Amino acid sequence: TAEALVWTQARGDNRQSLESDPTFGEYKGSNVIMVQMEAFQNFMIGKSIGGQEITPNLNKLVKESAYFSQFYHQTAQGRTSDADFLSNCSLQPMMSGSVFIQYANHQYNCMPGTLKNNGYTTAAFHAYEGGFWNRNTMYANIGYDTFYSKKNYQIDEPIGWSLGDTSFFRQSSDIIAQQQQPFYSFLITLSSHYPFTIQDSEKKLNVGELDGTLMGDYLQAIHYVDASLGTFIERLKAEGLWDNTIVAMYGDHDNSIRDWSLFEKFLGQPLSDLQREMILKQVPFIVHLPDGKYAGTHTNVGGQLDVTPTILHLLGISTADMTLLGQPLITSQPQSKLVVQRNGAFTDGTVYYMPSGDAVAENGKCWNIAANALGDVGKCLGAVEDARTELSMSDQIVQHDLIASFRAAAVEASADGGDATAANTN
Ligand code: GP9
Repeated sequence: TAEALVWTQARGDNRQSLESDPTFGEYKGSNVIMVQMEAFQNFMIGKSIGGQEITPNLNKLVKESAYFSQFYHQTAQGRTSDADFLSNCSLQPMMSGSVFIQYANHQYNCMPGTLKNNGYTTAAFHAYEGGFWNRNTMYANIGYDTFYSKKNYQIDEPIGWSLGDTSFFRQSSDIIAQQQQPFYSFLITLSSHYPFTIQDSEKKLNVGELDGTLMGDYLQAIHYVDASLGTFIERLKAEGLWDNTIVAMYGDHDNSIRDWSLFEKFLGQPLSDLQREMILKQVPFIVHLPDGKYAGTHTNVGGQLDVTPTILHLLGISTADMTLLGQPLITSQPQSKLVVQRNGAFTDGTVYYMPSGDAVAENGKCWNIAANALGDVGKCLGAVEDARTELSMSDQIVQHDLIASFRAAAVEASADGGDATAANTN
């Protein structure tokens, strides 16, 4: 416990050192809307097929927002639930299974609970069975006041597993607009779930030779979701929320297509192992700020672990004493950092390490990203131990409920008149 506390406190100290940056608290009191987009990969941004833009609405939003072009999902077997845990709770997922299912009753410093403690109305929105991924239990534990699941929606636009995203956003907006401010609303889309079955009438793209393939269907589904997001943004503007709300969006994980010939056909080029990894792991992260500040492409590297520290930093809520693994990505001088994958792969934005076999073994491959070429493995080995430590510390914190122990120790220390570090509670 003591070793994990010292390790996690060092990350808190780093975040605390950034509290003197002018970005800390720049959007204090803003509402927060965060959209987790199903299977939305970064390689969709800015792309066209047959002269038609696939994501015209997000392409426009990207220009008006802080857009992170080197941002990675860090999910494992827990897929959508891992993305949610990483992004809202800033801890690594399990090597196998899902924290939402295995450790739903443990204590965490997740964003909904933190915002609730700071006077926010907190709600999660997802038009599927509330018990899926054990969300009913997990969401109550991590601080959502309300979870609007399938039973709260009229299924008036059936698509794929459940309700189409256009209706999902419309019905969610009806609720969001009525919420007491400030609020945190977390929405999870669904219409672009594998195998991307949307109605023919909603397939608006001419995908040419990809017609009838999984990739063709993926492009159609992403185009549909992009249009849904466009209507959602218009609605937020009409409700007067656009100018007092931080709107963040990120893709949860890859699209599960494993036939690389389909990617190569779409992109019109053969892909190296590194390029395949980038396509699989990179998702867009877009943060629209109320005044449109910090708009443009940000090339500093980041991952889903950094989402909650980024938002809380902008709101001026100190995370110095919280057990969070990530760092704020929007600061006046972006820091270099390591993005660690559950399988032991990692990147600092210049090199990408791919382990072979066992997680974080030292016999992996070290890619030079700019050169798209294998480089000297020695360029990566210095960080292998850091990646290994991050994964094992996170596992200990989650599996042994160490945040509860840190809190108990802090309470005891403060009763003894000592320094009450790690005293934050959800
Ligand atoms: C269902 C949705 C899909 O609620 O979250 O989860 P996934 O299969 O992508 O993990």
